[in-house]
Amino acid sequence: MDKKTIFSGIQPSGSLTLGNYIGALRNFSELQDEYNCLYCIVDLHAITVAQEPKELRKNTLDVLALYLAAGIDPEKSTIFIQSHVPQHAELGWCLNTITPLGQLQRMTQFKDKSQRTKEVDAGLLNYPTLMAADILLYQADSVPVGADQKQHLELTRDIAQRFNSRYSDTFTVPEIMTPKVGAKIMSLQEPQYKMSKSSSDKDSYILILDSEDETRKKIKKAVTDSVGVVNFTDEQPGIKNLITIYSSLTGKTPEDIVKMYEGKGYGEFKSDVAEVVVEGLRPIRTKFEEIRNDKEYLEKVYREGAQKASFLGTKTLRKVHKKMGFIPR
Ligand code: ATP
Ligand code: LTN
Repeated sequence: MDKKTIFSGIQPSGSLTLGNYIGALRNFSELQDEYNCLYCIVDLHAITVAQEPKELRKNTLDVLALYLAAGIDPEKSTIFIQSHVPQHAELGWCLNTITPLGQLQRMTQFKDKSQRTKEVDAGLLNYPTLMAADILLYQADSVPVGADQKQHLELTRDIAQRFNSRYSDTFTVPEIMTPKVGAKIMSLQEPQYKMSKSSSDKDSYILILDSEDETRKKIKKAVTDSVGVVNFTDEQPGIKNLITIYSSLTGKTPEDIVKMYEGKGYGEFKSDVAEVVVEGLRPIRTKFEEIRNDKEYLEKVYREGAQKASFLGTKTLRKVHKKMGFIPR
């Protein structure tokens, strides 16, 4: 039987966080043998929020190097940059024409992000249809993402079903794949919000590429509570988040961790969490340093990736054009 297809993407909208790593990136390499995987750097999505062109170029290559450092193997998976495959934007346009405006306005990410900017551009509203295009273009069966992407995945499924019923069966309706532990890592400063690389508070996130000292400092500064007991409960969201981080990087269950820290203070717990994070990120940090400066290799990977992706994308887009009534070229 043919392998099933996986598609996922990460925005080069900043440097990647521990949340990106635990919720998405570190799960990518494990899927390579069982699935036919496509991993994309979604630069067209990143520009829905203002980007400095120089920074965007740097961040795009950083994400590519992090993909490789995380163990994604270009011999097994297709790694590419979204803007190199124009079929994403073309399909996104077509899908916009069958997506109700109200549905896009109800997306929580749109509501959150538009509240934070003075002028809301149309790209931010249409972000989810482009994401649907990314996934549907390759007939992906599953999409490994963090829990914050659930609503976007549901919209993608809706769009696929709508297209299929209007124009006859065309798209695979994809499933979401979220990690059991760590699907939503929270901010270290405001644990009611997710850890986000676009936050203005640097202490709220740990970057994969932060130094070991910085990592330790940020965890020491993480907001806790006045209870003073290590518990895994919603009443102690800061501690709960640190337990989740600990658990997802060690495989120990939250219950085990709570037991380990019975009768111990937050100070000791936090320094252990810091060591777990430092150790957990060390291999990817080290590999990143080796890969990032090899420009020729990076170029080879994204060129070949775009070629493979473009071949597959063209196939689906041709089908879509035909069904919608466009004259073939
Ligand atoms: P931004 O913060 O700039 O809006 P983001 O980090 O939320 O961006 P992406 O870079 O596109 O968005 O996210 C890449 C992947 O990381 C997605 O699968 C997303 O669900 C996951 N992810 C992002 N933040 C977290 C988090 N705090 N916990 C778990 N997974 C996360
Ligand atoms: N919206 C996603 C990034 C993204 C994506 C995708 C994820 C864009 N296109 C396709 C999976 C599949 C996010 O995590 N913010």
